[in-house]
Amino acid sequence: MSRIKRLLEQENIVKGQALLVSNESNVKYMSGYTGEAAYLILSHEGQVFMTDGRYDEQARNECPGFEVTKWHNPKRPDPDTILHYLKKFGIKKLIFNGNDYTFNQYTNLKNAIDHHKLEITLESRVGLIEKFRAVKTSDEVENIRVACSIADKALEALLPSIKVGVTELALVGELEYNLKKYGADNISFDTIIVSGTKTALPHGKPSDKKLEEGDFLQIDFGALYKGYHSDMSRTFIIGKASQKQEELYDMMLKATIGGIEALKGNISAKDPDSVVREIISDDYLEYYYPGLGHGVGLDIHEGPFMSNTTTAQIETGNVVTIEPGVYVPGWGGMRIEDTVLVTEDGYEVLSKFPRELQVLS
Ligand SMILES: [Mn+2]
Repeated sequence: MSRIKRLLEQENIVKGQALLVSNESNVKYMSGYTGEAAYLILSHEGQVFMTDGRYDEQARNECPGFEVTKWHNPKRPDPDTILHYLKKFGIKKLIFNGNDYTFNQYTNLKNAIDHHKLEITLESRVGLIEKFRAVKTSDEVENIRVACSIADKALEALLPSIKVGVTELALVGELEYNLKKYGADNISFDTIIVSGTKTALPHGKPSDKKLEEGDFLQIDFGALYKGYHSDMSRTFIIGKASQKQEELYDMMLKATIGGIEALKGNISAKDPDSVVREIISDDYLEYYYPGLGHGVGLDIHEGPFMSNTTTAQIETGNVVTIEPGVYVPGWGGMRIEDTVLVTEDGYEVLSKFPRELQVLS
């Protein structure tokens, strides 16, 4: 319960107030639950876990300290389940995250409050739990470290299959199989494997396109391990590299290294981006995608987000990606991306797969 207590105290949620948690990753973070379809009420007066009949047994096992209830209980259908506990605890203000709790849910809850003539106010506050999640505990780092290591092995095992004539989708199938074979609970997100001019699309869709001599091959993928994600991108060249490709690769490798080396605790999330922009030559700067990287954890994309416009800070204990990319329409593009732990005076790279150019055929 110490995580809950710390949240309530640091966010100044006092007696008579409660936090409704409806985001799946936030529910997981605050309760340890690994299933779906669940909400929490967190307060000084008590902790409630609401789910439906598919998951209540699991919740009872995974979430000691919570009062587990089914929100489709015939006597108390949602939103009356929420109000039942707010009345029981004497709650006068319910705080929710307006980015997660839908307009219809809000309206139904508000109507029920008015219908029962309750004096409960509703207030949206965004990002309370996300702020805590950005700084990882050692257990969380360990899970991400394992996820990164699984991804390293899966890509290494894919290399012999990368050759002229194989389709992007065949490589996707094999890489995702490798991830599970080496211990991933799932893939982290839909694997991106694109080649040739399709690499101009940062998030292109794999297809039945076959690899051809002279293609860039962009691979962006991750492993999910105990709820935690990894994220890594590598660019290969098929058959023979052109001078232009080699020069771009060399520059983008320096950009990734520069971005990583700029990391340490207590800096602006703009700083690594400005280092990378110094490395990317003027010819390519207009093709540079302005998001340098993002936090990784229970979500594949979470704070802090790095760019030249952010107001976020990088803190010790963040786990972030560094993934500078340039994408030239009609020609192609590339990025080299690692998942990195931010330490007090520097960083630790969790993705270990070599970054040096590999020409495969
Ligand atoms: Mn990424």
